[in-house]
Amino acid sequence: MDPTMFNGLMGIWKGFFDNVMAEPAIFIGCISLVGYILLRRPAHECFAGFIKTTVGFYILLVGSGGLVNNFRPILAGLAERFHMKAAVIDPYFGWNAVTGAFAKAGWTTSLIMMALLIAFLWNILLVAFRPYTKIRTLFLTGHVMIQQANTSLWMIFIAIPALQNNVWGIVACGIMLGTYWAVFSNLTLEPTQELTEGAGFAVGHQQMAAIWLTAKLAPKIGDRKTSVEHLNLPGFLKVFNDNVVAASTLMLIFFGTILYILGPEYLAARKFYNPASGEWFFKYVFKTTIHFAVYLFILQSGVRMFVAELTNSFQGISERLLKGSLPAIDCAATYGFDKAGGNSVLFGFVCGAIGQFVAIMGLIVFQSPIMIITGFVPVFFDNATLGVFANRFGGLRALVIICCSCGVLQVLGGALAAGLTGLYEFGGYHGNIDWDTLWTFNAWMFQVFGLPSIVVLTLLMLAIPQIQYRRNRATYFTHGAASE
Ligand code: ASC
Repeated sequence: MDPTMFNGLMGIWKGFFDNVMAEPAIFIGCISLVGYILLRRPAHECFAGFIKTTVGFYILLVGSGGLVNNFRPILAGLAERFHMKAAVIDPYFGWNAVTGAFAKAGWTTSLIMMALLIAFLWNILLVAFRPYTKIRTLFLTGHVMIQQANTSLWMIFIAIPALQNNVWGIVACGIMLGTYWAVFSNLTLEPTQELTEGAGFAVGHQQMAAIWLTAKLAPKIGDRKTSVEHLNLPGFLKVFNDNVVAASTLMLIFFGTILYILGPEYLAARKFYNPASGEWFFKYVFKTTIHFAVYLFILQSGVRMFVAELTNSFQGISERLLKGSLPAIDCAATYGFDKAGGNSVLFGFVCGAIGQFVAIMGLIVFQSPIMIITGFVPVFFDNATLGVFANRFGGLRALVIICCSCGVLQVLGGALAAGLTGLYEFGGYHGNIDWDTLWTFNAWMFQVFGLPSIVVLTLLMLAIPQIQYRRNRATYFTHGAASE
């Protein structure tokens, strides 16, 4: 292709990506709009659907953004306060690290956007050919797609010289990543449908393999009859059945302790706390920590609004455009379906954090050459999500065991991956559970076996939906699919 035309096309794609796809509220809103148009709804209904989806998603983002922006600096501050050299396991820190690593290697990060485009188109193709591929879900979580494209392209470039910084590396990454999106979001469909009683979506996020495993293991570990909502709390503890009370109290203890460890001087120096205004330190701690409950509440109301619109309108897409497909969306969409009214979200997070802290202690005690600092996004969103699924399929016992183990694995797997990929040097690693386990393994395979490992891993992934289909031919394609 003529280079000016190629650059022009890439410019259009980049503009579309930056303004629409990487802006999840608008992207998901447009998908709703297209869905309603395909359903031939009157124009005012299409408009209303677009607005409610977009506004609902922005409400969710106010909630999740509030959580991330308020609580991430607190966790990340721990390393700084104690002068530790450590990698923060969080996808935003990981993204930063890859950007730094690309700059040092002299590679342009627009290659990442090309890999992402190929991965997305490949996912669409896999759904379009679903009678053969058995793939039913389209991964739509734009900001997560870019984080994952960053990490996976880096993993491939550094492992396989023949694929380094060239078009074949981009294609290989696109196919491998697109297959992961398609196959693993497809794996979350059955558990998500059961959790939401057929809301009509799957999870397209950073812990898809872990969700599938949780749904399999939880019934063996625990009993769904003793789930969080059935906890028979004695006397005054009954107030904790209320998610707002439970979240505020637990976070006052949890983040309150960390804030006291950081101390007023450190927090004042970082401009989080302003003693000159006469604010008591305790009041600052109280106000900051109970905002956890505030943002969680906001997040859940946003979820309810956009999920209702998106799943209705997506029928248009699955009837006319991509037959029988379902959207795979942000894990936070499941929080509105927590039977324990948000308490599984909370307990999952606390158990995951305990697991992470224990594992970090282990790294310190055994003088690991690589130190890890908890990042907020994985410790909260992965464990909260697994908490909701574990509670649904195996009750409180499953929740505690699965989320504590997940916390431990996030730290140990994250340390391994941060070392293996060299991203440790750049201060961060992706850190979500699938990227601490499955993708740590993938990165190792790329380094040991080179190009053939990409072919083999892709084929192995593609075999998974075939096995799923063979086990459940009768209802496989009707499981929540709007058409048929
Ligand atoms: C992520 C990520 C976020 C959050 C958000 C949760 O992995 O990058 O911003 O989780 O998607 O709703």
